[in-house]
Amino acid sequence: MVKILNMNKQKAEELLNSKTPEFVLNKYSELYELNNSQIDFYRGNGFIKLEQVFNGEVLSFIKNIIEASVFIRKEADERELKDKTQYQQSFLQCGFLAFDFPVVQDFVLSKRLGSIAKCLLEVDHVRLWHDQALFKEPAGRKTDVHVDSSYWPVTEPLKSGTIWLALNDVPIEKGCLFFYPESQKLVREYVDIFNSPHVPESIAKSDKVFTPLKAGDITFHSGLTYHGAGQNQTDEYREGMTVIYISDGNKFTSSDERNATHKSCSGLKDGEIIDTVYTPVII
Ligand SMILES: O=C(O)CCC(=O)C(=O)O
Repeated sequence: MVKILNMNKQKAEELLNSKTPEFVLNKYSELYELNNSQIDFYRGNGFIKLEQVFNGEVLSFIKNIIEASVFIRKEADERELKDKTQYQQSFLQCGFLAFDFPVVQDFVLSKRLGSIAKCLLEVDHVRLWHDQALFKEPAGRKTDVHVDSSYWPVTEPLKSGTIWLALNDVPIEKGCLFFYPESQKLVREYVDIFNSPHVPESIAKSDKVFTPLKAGDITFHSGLTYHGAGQNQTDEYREGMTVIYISDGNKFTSSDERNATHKSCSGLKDGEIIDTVYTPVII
């Protein structure tokens, strides 16, 4: 069983069966205001860090329910890090938590997070693409450089992006994310991070920017921005929770068969607007 902090099965089940308290729901519905220089920074660089989007008891609540859901998803996996695939050594990856746990769904569909994505993607409305927790185990290996939208069958990758929320402090040595500024403007290269990771030539000589976070800080990065994360050199989990957005109106494309089976597009035909049970409009 994965030992995630102080979590145990009974506590996890209690948390996941609980209802989101009113004060947390209130924070979820409070929109986040970005100023023009933040919007310009994102537009130019393809990523941004925003401090203390959540804090205090709201953050503790979110941390508890995400830890609980990762615990439940991974409790049967007794493998040590060394016995996992190279890809799995980068993180415990738990996707679509919102559809297993209603209390997590309240968080994932929060307008507070959605308002950040809508503003930075410069669209009228955003849909959920999917959510995933990404917990890097103690000694977990680096996350290889990649571009997210390579794995997503969407026609407008520029109108997609990820919020990465730190549930605990994530300094450089715990494996914080790094980004290649302006790389969203480059021609996208598919990197097979599952089997043969490599750093694409187009960014090999570019500087990357590390983004250490305090618990409650987020980064937002474009679906076209090259990024990765360092190794976790500490003996604590690096606890990250992501929510991923697309513009309302983005369409499904089956042109790349490597990603055409993405769960969020279940049942869609080529060229159809992405509007499935997994992709509600958030704001
Ligand atoms: O959490 C990580 O190590 C990688 C995160 C990432 O690649 C992403 O959220 O797109």
